[in-house]
Amino acid sequence: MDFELTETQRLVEETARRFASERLAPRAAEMERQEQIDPALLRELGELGLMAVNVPESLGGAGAGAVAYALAMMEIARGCASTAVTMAVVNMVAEVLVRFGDEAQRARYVPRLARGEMLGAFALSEPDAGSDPASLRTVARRDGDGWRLDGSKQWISHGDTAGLLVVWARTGEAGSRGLSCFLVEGGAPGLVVSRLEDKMGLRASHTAALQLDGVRVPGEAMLGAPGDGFRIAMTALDGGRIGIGAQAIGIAQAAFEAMTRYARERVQFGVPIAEHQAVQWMIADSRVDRDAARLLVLRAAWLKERGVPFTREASMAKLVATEAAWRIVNRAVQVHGGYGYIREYPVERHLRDARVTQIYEGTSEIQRLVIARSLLRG
Ligand code: COS
Repeated sequence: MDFELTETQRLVEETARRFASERLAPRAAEMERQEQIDPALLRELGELGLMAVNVPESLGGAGAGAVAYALAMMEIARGCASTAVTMAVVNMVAEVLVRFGDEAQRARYVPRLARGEMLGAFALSEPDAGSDPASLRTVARRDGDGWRLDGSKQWISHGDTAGLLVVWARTGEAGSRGLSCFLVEGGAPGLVVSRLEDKMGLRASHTAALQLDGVRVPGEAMLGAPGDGFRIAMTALDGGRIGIGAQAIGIAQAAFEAMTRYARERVQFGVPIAEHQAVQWMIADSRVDRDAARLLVLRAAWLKERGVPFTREASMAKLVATEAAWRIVNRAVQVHGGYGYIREYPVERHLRDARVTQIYEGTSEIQRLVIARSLLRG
């Protein structure tokens, strides 16, 4: 048992912390108003190695491992939650390619994703297939030596600006065994952005609905073999859930810092409200929540790094971290009173940004289902 970070992990965390404090946090509110992350910041993330933290250096990644990735994600989300979700998806796509791509697919895309030159998107969900991706209806039909994709996708983070989309489509039987996975380049003929969602939070990050009308891809655009799609998606989501747990902790940390700062400054009944026990309890409970969540997230990342199964632990981490984050941001708003309900103070944004972490990459209910099934199996 060792709770010490390695030198590499500390360095990655410190790099992300500095970037988040100096470059992201000062601009997070403005980028939310503009509904746009400054593309220059995304390139800088790439230059710092944060778009492919757990990707081998030979492919342009930082080669720093899954724990370092979780630590970096917490820091980036503390600075700007919208930027963090972009970083999460790009890292997930890069890792999927490393794990399931052939040599040509890796060489073509991973270095560019790692450098922040290209964003990757994860196009699994559909209007009628969210928690149940095995029911998705996008189809891929043989077309000469390639494939033709038709269908619609929903909730695709930066689906409008991604240079590479990992797209799931049905190539065979109904259910999870009939799905395959394809690499589709942004701007492919027939790939249409049908809508950008008007969201509660993460407003600087675009969420697209996409239409695929006869999108043609070559045979070598398939990731893995026909029928591998569901397993690829589930493997990617296992890792992705660690990332979203870490994102939730980062958002909660920003809210926690705002709450403690405000509690020391705000005077009521003649004393800073931090001296009132009701406020102290909220601060104490929030720190306990944060540390418990952080330990579960780091445990899941540590298991992943060791190459042992971590599906259940990733779901536990995401469940606890995102529910904890919601309690923390809610307390932060409460401590701010009326000032917590207006845009002038950041906790209002943190509350809106945190909410989706309990929904995307598997709802809290899906995490409980994964945990329970793994405990009851066999
Ligand atoms: N890793 C690898 N393989 C996995 C897996 C995992 N974590 N989870 C399931 N599989 C495999 C199973 O072993 C099974 O394989 P076989 O067909 O060889 O037996 C197959 O996938 C089907 O598994 P299962 O029957 O458990 O699938 P279900 O349709 O019941 O779905 C859940 C399982 C609910 C876990 C899955 O649908 C899920 O995660 N849903 C949420 C999706 C989600 O997070 N969406 C948000 C996307 S945001 S980008």
